[in-house]
Amino acid sequence: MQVIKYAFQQHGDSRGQLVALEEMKDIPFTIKRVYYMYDTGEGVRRGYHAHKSLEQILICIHGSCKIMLDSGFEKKVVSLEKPYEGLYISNNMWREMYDFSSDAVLLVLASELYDESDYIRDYEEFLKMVERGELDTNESNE
Ligand code: T46
Repeated sequence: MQVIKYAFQQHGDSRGQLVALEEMKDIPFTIKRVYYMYDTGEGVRRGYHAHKSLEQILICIHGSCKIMLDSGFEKKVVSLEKPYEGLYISNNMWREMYDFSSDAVLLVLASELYDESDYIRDYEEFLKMVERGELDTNESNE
């Protein structure tokens, strides 16, 4: 299982840093939606789902958090703590986000509009879909 973490170009000068992200260039898909989470309570763990087709890039633009990725075969934990780092998550990964610092702002760039029917929220169902080969990756990077 490959974890794809981007280090975006930082345009730094004496005034500070700036990161610019363009679709199909810095981001491997067309960005149809942006959302972010903040004020995440201590000890909160969220996510607990995979997607049928959604691709996303997660950027912790302030503070820090951890992401647990589960392919159904293997699990990996990724720390996000730099505003110029982005974690690519393909559709077929079960994800859980946790260990948010109190000042964490987690920004997400998504390849599709919000669609509840794209969510797989039952872990046993997720494992069955992986086993049956129904959740092939649609990774833009491939
Ligand atoms: C994912 C992880 C990383 C909307 O109305 N529009 C949206 O675009 C989103 C993302 C959410 N919502 C509503 C649906 C829920 O009532 O906001 C509420 C919280 O969403 P959810 O419980 O799905 O949040 P997380 O943190 O469990 O998951 C989110 C994304 O939903 C998911 O796609 O991969 O972040």
